[in-house]
Amino acid sequence: MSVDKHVIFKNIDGKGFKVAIVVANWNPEICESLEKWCVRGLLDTGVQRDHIVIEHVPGSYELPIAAKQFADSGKYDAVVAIGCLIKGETMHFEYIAEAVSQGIMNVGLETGVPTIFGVLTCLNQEQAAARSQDNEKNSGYSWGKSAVEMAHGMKHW
Ligand code: DLZ
Repeated sequence: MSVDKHVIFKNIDGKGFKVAIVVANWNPEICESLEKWCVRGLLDTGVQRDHIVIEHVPGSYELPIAAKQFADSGKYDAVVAIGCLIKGETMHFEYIAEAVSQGIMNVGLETGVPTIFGVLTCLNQEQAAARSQDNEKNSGYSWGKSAVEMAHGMKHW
């Protein structure tokens, strides 16, 4: 078990698990970093690189339907949906954030395939940057580890 200030990671062996990562193309610098550290989190548990599939969608709103396609395929033990919503001047942020969080949760509940909510919902660029630093504090790192923890749990609970 390893611990940082906010989260406890169980030391679960990810060898053999297959994971799909879906990434939104909005706020690309942030999302590329989240993707990179999500992959690192998966690899650190023992998931093999050739067991990780990464695909991109236009924006966070498209994450649930793509995640569902991967989950429905029966080929993956977990799906991670990665995006970054940054609040603008209109209500767009609120609508997308609500729809995406519900949509991603529904994918997991409807398919039984753990679907990790890897979407930053930030009020500004600084908040997004703080959560996508180039180190293990990057939120993507915990999403990778969460995917393996849930994939393992779904097979053993
Ligand atoms: C339209 C939009 C806006 C305003 N902001 C974001 C954002 O901050 N992050 C993100 O991932 N996507 C954004 N989008 C795009 C929507 O998610 C979606 O791709 C479009 O509305 C098309 O359905």
